Amino acid sequence: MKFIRWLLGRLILFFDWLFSPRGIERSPELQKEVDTQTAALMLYQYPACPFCVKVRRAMKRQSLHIETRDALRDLHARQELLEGGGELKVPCLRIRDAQEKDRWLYESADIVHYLEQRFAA
Ligand SMILES: N[C@@H](CCC(=O)N[C@@H](CS)C(=O)NCC(=O)O)C(=O)O
Repeated sequence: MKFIRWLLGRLILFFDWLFSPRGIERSPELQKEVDTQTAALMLYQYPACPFCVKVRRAMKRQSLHIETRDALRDLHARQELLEGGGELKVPCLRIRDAQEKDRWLYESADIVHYLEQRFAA
């Protein structure tokens, strides 16, 4: 069972790499503005989780440079997610506002929707 899960994970990563989406192009000024905004975001994820791949592909499509944390291997990130978000489930997007207050958004579909709404060209 563990081997099958491992194999499935590798296949997901392989096909993600093979059919990697192309990112949209923005003017340098606009991309800089978007980068400033995405600096306040953090994606907690597992590398081979299909729901996380879905979110990472949406990020790639929109050329969003959002820092990611591996909540599987990085114990500190795991703890941050559990304490901040309240659930050890990925993907989860941490959205930090101007007052340094965090909102923790779970569910891949909701995260993709949020990114599309906020950053769609
Ligand atoms: N419906 C959720 C499913 C997320 C999900 O099931 N994530 C798994 C990893 S693939 C998880 O975090 N499981 C809890 C754990 O591994 O501790 C979504 O679309 O984001």
